[in-house]
Amino acid sequence: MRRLICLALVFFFLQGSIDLIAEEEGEVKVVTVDSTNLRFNPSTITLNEGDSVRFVWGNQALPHNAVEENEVFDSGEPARNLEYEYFFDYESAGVYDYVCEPHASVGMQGEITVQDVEQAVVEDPEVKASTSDGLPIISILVGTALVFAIGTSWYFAIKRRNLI
Ligand SMILES: [Cu+2]
Repeated sequence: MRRLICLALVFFFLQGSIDLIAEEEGEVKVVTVDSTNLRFNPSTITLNEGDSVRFVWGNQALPHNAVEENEVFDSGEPARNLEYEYFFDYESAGVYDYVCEPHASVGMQGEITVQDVEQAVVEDPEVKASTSDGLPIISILVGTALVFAIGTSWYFAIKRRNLI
């Protein structure tokens, strides 16, 4: 009996970690530099938790970077060609202000708002199966069977003692 409960617990934890692996991929929003060479484009964006921002530019006349004011992200040294991506995870809701360091004094800055979302765990077993080789379906089936077995044996154990 105790062994069954342990097994059930193991399977619940297993399912939890598989859910994390199967996490849906978020959107990627691109920020580049506009034709004035001194502004991000767009300079304000709104994302959901689980999305990413990608700073991309090439062959710029001036080198730029993107540094968040609290160092949440930092694309590194200013560069004429850049491709830098930052992922906002599921605990990241908030407002992020960033600047291009060499041009912060002339107003090259931007703001990213990350909206809180309910953790977007994929609940559809078919989707899960396609993203991680059917393992979740097995763990759900086994988990459900174990819960059913434990429930049934509890029910009969209690019934045997005439508690119901
Ligand atoms: Cu700049």
